Amino acid sequence: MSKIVDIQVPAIGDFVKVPVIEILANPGDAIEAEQSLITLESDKATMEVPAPHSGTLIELTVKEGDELSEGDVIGKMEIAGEDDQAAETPAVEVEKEEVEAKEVDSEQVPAAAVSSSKPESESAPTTTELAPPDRPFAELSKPASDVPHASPGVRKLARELGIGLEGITGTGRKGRITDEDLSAAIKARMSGGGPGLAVAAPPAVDFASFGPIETVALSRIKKISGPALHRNWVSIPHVTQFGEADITEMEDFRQAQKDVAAKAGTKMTPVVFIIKAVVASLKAFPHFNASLTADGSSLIQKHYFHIGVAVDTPGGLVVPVLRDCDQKGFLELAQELTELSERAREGKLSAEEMKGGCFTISSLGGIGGTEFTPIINAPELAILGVSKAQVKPIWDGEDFEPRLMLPLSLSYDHRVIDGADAARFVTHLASQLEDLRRLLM
Ligand code: CAO
Repeated sequence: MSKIVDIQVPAIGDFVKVPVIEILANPGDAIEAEQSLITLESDKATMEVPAPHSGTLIELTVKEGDELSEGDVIGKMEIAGEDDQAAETPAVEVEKEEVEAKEVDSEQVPAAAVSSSKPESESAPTTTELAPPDRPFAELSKPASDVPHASPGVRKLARELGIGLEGITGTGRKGRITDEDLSAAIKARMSGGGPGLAVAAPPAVDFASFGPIETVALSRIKKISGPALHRNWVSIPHVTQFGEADITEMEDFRQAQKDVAAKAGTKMTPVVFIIKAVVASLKAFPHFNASLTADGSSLIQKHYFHIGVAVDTPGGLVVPVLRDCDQKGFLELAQELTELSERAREGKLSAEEMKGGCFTISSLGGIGGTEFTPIINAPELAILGVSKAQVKPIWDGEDFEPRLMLPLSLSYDHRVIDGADAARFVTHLASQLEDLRRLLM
C-alpha cells in the first residue's frame, strides 16, 4: 500500500534561511531515495536536499529564491508502504565553499556528507542573478530532471566560468559530472575552436603608493552579472546600429493619456510604447526573436514575445521580463513595468521573473546622454538601447521644424543578423513609434 509523506529539509548544521538556487526534480518524477531534489546555497556552502525515500514526487512547494531552514517542508512524495523505513535521515550533501569558511559542525549535521572543499575567494550567487549561465535559454524549457547531474561545487564553478554543463558527459556515479569532466570539457573547448581568448593580465598597481585608498566589495548582483556581461562581450560579435524616431506625436498622445494612466494607478512612460514597437518589429523580423543552438548551426525560433527591461537598482542592473507583451495593452504593460521595476529596486524579484526573455530594452532616457552601445543579453540576439529624446531642427523639405527625436541604439549578434537587417529593424521600429496607429494594427 502506498502513502504520501512530507519531504523536509533535514539537519543542515547551523545554517538558516538558506536560499534555494535550483530545483532538480519535477512533480510526477520517479525518485530514488537520496536523489537530490533541490539545491540550497548560502554564502559559505551549497547543499543538496535529497529525497528521504524512493517513490514518486507529487509536488515541490518551493521555488528558486525561497529561503529554507531545517524542518521546512519542501513538498510531498508518494512511497510504497514497505519503503517506510528507507533513508529515515537523508544525507544532506554539504559542500564548503571557502577554505576559511566557518566549519560545518559535523556533530550538528549527523548524516551530512561533507565533501571536498574548493578554494573560493568570492561570495556565492543569490537568486538575483540573470539567467544562470549553466542553464542557457534553450535549456529552460526542459524539465528540471533533465538538468545535468553534478555536485553543487561543479555547478557553481561552471556557473562562475560561464560554462554550460549541457553536453558534458558525466563519468561519476549515475552519470554525475565530476571536477575532472568539467576540466576536460573546458580544455576541449579551449583547444577546439571555442572562443578561447588569450589576453595579458591587467598591470598590478600599488594604488596605495599614489594616495589613500579603500577596497569596497562589489554588490552581489555585480558579482553575478559581471562574468555574464564579460562572456557576452567577448563571445558575441557585436555591432551597434544607431537610429532616431520622431516621437513628437507619440509624446502628445502620451501627455494626453497621463490622466487615464494616473486613474489606473500607473505612469505611461515612453518605454511602454517602445515595448509595443519592439514586439511589432520582432514580428516583422522573426529572426531577431531567436537564439542560436549551442553548436551554432541552427536558430531556435520563438513564437512568444517576452521582453526584458533593464532596471537600474541600488545593487546594480537587473532585467525582469514582461511576458506575452503581444497580448497586453499599453496600460497593462505600464502597470507591469512599474510593479516589476519597483520590486527590482527593493531586491524582491525572483530568478524566474528574470528568465525567458526574447529581446531586451535598456532605457537611459529618463537620465540623459545621447546614445550608447548596450551589451547583448545572451542567448538573445539583440538589445535596444534608448537614450533621452531631444527637440531637434528637422528639415521637412522646406523648413526646419522642431521635432522630438528619440535616439535608438540596436546592438545585434552579427553571426545571425546582417547589418542591412539591423538597419531595416531600426527603421521599422522608428516608423511604429512615429505613427502609433501602426501599433494598433
Ligand atoms: N526621453 C525623454 N524622457 C524620457 C525617456 C526618453 N527616452 N524615457 C523616459 N523619460 C522620462 C519619463 O517619461 C519620465 O518623465 P515623466 O514622469 O515626466 O513622464 C522620466 O523620464 C523618468 O522615467 P523613469 O525612468 O521613471 O521610467 P521609464 O519607464 O522611462 O524607465 C526603467 C523605466 C525601469 C527602464 C528605468 O527606470 C531604468 O531603470 N532605467 C535604467 C536602465 C539602465 O540602467 N540601463 C543601462 C544598462 S547598460 O546596457
